[in-house]
Amino acid sequence: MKEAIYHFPTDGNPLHCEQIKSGHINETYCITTDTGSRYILQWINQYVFPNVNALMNNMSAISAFLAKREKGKTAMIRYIDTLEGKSFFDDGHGGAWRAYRFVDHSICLQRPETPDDFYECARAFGHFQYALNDFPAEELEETIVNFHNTVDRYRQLREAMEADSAGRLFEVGPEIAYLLSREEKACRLHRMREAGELPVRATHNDTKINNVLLDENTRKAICVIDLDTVMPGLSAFDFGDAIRFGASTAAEDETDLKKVALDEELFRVFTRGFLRACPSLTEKEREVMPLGAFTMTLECGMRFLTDYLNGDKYFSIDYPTQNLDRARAQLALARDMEKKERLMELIVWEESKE
Ligand code: GN1
Ligand code: MG
Repeated sequence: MKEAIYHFPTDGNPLHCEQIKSGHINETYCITTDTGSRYILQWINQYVFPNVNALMNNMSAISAFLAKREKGKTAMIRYIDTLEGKSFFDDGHGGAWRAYRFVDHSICLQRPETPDDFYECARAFGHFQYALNDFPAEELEETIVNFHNTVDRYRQLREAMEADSAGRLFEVGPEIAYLLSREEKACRLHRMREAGELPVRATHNDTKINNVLLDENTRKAICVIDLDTVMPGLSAFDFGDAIRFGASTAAEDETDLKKVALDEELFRVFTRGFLRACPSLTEKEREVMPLGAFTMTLECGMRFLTDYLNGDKYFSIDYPTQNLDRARAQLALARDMEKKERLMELIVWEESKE
């Protein structure tokens, strides 16, 4: 049993604890009590999130906004306060823990099993964006500074290359060459943001399909989870990261790069769901959706590669070269997206007319 659960009020006594393998940063456990109640207990990685208060405050601000404005129409996870009345439990050894009640009959998928699953995820993330249309994004704290600032991600890559602390630079020549050749394009969204051409919104920033809960019977979306990275950002980040993960024909760490491509039909399905659920996007925002997919994919590849060069300090890994494999797969996907740029533009245009 994870001791931290005893610091939260639970219905019944904790009986069983099972780790849920989902996500590369935090650790997640499902706790069942002797009355059959289930809870999700999470250990927050403070190397990645040094300011846990900021993260919990962001979440409360968003929950309060949605509860008031929409009268509970947007479902949200509700964290449970500790027995001491705090939003998380500090174990005194650098660990921060939080808990919420397991949402009954919910599932989260590691990849879409049908296009309808992906459509539902698109609706969930699109609706989240739409519901937060009037949220004052500048009031959110940046839980990870410069999170989707691609310009800064290039700076971090160069720093890692310079230090070469794990002695791995010699292995990654082609990957670095590709990244450097695409720098201007990958930083375009950031420049547009700085120039005020795209609205800065409250965005989720980590829109993997496994961050949506679906109803196990109806397969309809229940709610969006993992709000740790909700921060001021661009709608293209949320659209793009979801495509990177969910519309790929292969796993995030696929080693057979011939298998890695953008699935055009899944791209279309997600675009449709996202646009329908979020009619508030500006024309410019719609126009840059394909660029968002490319940017998020390339940036994610760059982050995996930077972490590989740094000796795997950020993302958890199951085997030594996993970050390298993840980086290579993301860069292969970014290349395929470049080939399909016109097609992606056409699909966004077609789906916008509907
Ligand atoms: C991390 O932990 P998880 O899987 O929800 C990461 C995302 C990456 C993703 C890549 C805080 O998310 O930014 O896109 O891995 N989260 C953070 O799979 O860095
Ligand atoms: Mg997650």
